Amino acid sequence: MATQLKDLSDFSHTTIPSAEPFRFGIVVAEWNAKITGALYAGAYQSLIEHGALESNVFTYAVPGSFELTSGADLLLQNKNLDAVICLGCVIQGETRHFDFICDAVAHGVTNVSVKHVKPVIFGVLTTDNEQQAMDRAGGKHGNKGVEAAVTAIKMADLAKQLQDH
Ligand code: RBF
Repeated sequence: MATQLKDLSDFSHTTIPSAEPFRFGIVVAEWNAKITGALYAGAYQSLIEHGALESNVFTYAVPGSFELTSGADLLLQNKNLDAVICLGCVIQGETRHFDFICDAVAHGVTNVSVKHVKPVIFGVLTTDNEQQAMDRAGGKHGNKGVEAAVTAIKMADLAKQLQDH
């Protein structure tokens, strides 16, 4: 085990750092807008609650989840951001589109993150039906937009810690 982790008394994996120093991009897919709107509300509110300045949160819409990758790429090319949150909802249909879109976004988000060396957060619901999506967008399973925002804050903070030392 790494030496710095021997004494865990000061270490809490549940601590959420302040979002105040960071600039965030949020890319939201318009497909399944009721769901992605709820994910967005959760993510935005969470960033603000954890200290992000409204003027440091940059939101853009893209047509569908497939476009989240290029949306995140464009944001990182054109704005000086510490993290980008991608929000979408892909619902299983009768064709194989679901698999192609989910695969493309998951790989796309990873590639954009590696390309820019910045956290790009995968806040995309991939569900069998609309009810499962609603349950995860402010329903009985919470709001995955909130989790995406907390992940963005934690990753931006990790990057800062590593830069500072
Ligand atoms: N985009 C989503 O964000 N969620 C979906 O559930 C979704 N389903 C789609 C199903 C079909 C048959 C097609 C053609 C597109 C779908 N899209 C969906 C849109 C997709 O992400 C993208 O915007 C378009 O394929 C244009 O590149």
